[in-house]
Amino acid sequence: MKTNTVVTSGCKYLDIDGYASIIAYRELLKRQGKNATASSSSRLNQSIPPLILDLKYQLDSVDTVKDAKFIVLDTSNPDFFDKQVTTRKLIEIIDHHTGYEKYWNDYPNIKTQIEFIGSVCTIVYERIISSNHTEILDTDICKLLIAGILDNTLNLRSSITTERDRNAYSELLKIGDVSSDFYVEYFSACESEILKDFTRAIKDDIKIEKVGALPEAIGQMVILNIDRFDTAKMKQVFADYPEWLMNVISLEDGKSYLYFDGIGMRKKLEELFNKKCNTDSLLILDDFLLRKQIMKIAREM
Ligand SMILES: [Mn+2]
Repeated sequence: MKTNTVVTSGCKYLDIDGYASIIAYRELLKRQGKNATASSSSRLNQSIPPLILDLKYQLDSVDTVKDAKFIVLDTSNPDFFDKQVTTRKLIEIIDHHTGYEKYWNDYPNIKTQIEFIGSVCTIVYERIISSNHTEILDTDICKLLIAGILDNTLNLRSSITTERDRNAYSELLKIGDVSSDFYVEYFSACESEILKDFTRAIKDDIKIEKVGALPEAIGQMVILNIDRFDTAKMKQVFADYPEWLMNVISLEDGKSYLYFDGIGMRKKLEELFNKKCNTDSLLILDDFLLRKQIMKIAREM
């Protein structure tokens, strides 16, 4: 019997980059003759709408297979691995969050590729190309990988987007015969999911980490148009936090809307971004920033 290889991702929530990349990597391993499955014990978030779930490729169920080996994608922080994973049985990590490259140097038996790039889906696309298995790239696999790239790079407009992401995206459109309007369809589908349960969508993406002058609780939401954002519901969610910040990325106008509360937060944000606040509870940035970029700015101040 061949050993089973389980491809998985992080704990808590699974986003489209993790979802798409583990499924596509499973397909590649299968073509290479491995007995591979892709599964996750985490809840899927709003970046995986029915449009994606209804494609012909899906996750496998979480089975406890004896002697399984694990591959983790889209996270390299061992505290955030899917709960199925044990380091002893880990054989490979592919990620685009930096910080743990050195840590894994002490584990020479675990293959790692950790690079600061827009999306893990880009790396999986490159693996498929370099191993000459382009036949895997049918329309549905292409749509999965494209959605992962679109989400994690904010429609290729975030400054973390690399040439490699752009190249993977345009090649996948061609190979999969996917319309260049697919991004509208995808982001609209995500927005519908968010609007179905707005409160939950905010709660599902709050990061609790104290960095520099920023409040400990920072939420993030990506929507097509800021007019759909419900500030009253946001205030309810954050009612229990003494200080908070909400980064709303509005794709249509390309801006980050930073809603906040807490004494002195206005001044801190004005210093951090060198820009006057629009009101006592809102700072609009001319460009959109991801939460990880905002935290990086605060850390380096
Ligand atoms: Mn990712």
